[in-house]
Amino acid sequence: MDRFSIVVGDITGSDAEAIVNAANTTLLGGSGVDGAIHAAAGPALLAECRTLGGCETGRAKLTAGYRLRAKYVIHTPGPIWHGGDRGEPALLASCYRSCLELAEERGIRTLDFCSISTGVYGYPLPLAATVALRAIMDFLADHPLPERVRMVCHTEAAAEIYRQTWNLWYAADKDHRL
Ligand code: AR6
Repeated sequence: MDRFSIVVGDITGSDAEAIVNAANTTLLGGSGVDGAIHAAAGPALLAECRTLGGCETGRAKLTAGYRLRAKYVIHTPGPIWHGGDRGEPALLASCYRSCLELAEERGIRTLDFCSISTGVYGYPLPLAATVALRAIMDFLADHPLPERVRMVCHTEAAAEIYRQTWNLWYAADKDHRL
């Protein structure tokens, strides 16, 4: 799948047309990647977020990117991990799908995801990677847009978990491993 890749980096410096923010339901900022995106985008991002009236877990809303290189930010509140029996996998899959649908609707060609819910919200990374990759790959199989999607991991260790998960489920043979 040449439309998808896993990279290590800081999503605030992304050159994609849109980046995904692991937000909370208020959309009014927080710590982790949310704090970093707001700090890099500047106060106009928070001002626009205030007009949105929050967002349900598993859904997504789009704003401009302001001082970011990315033209848009797609904000999605992921589920808080409670052990896995409170609908967390379906909600996490819905976050990825909602972001991809919104990107497609807006004609966005390049989209960078961060690893939603796997920081403050405590979703175990190997489980989250399986859900994330399945949601992304299923969407790309049926939709021409976005043309390019990346998972931007903050650490090499996280990227390795995503790569191993991708290789397990999607590499038909060793020549296709990430
Ligand atoms: N670039 C890419 N990934 C990053 C960056 C970065 N600059 N910084 C952190 N990560 P988290 P959540 C990774 O906690 O678990 C906020 O307060 C990080 O290593 O940012 O969805 C919100 O307002 C982790 O793998 O988001 C919510 O209240 C991933 O991003 C709450 O945290 C997500 O970690 C959301 O928690």
